[in-house]
Amino acid sequence: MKQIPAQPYPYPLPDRGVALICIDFQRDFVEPGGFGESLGNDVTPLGQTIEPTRRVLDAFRRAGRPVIHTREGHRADLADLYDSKRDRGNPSLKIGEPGPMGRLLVRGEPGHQIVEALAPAPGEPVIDKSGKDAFYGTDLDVILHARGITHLVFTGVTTEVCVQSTMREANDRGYECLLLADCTASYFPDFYRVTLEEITAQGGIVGWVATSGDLIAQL
Ligand code: C5J
Repeated sequence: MKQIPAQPYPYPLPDRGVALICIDFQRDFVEPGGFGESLGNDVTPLGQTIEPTRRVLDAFRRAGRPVIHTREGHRADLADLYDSKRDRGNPSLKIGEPGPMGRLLVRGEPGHQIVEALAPAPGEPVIDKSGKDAFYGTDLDVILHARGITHLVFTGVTTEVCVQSTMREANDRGYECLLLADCTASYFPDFYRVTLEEITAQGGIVGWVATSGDLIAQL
């Protein structure tokens, strides 16, 4: 068992049973001209996570450790889209309507794809989800159990939405969760900061936070 320097105290990294989870690194959230930017957000902080995450991804692949990707999006017929999600906030562009990178948050559209630098390798599971939490309505938990995974290393966007929802649910399901601070970002710097504080507060009530460099050094 190795120890990764982390908040609120070192993260115990076993030799087996650790998976890297890459949450929603989709063009629509990360790239200029996508869904995120069309909502008025500055995507710059999200783009800054790609290079450190690529290094972590390479390290997991080199070490032969499992990697799982997730994507947020809906069926082309929108049969899995709740009215509440479509209409919330009365957006000018709704999910399923044509946007700068195809139909917004629809599977198979250009904007729904994971950015090229972090594209899934053959054999790496991709979890398509209609919600924020990657366990909700998916087979993620079955895939993790089937591989004997007990420890999850989280990267992804956005910190306080899909990353936090998934990490909280994983924590409740008994996984030991580590979030890499430089491999996650929000459109809102304050939300990023406070989410990391919430996760590590009260002795790590949701899990641990570390940097990618400290993890890679031990992989
Ligand atoms: C959002 C996500 N922010 N992947 N999705 O709607 O965090």
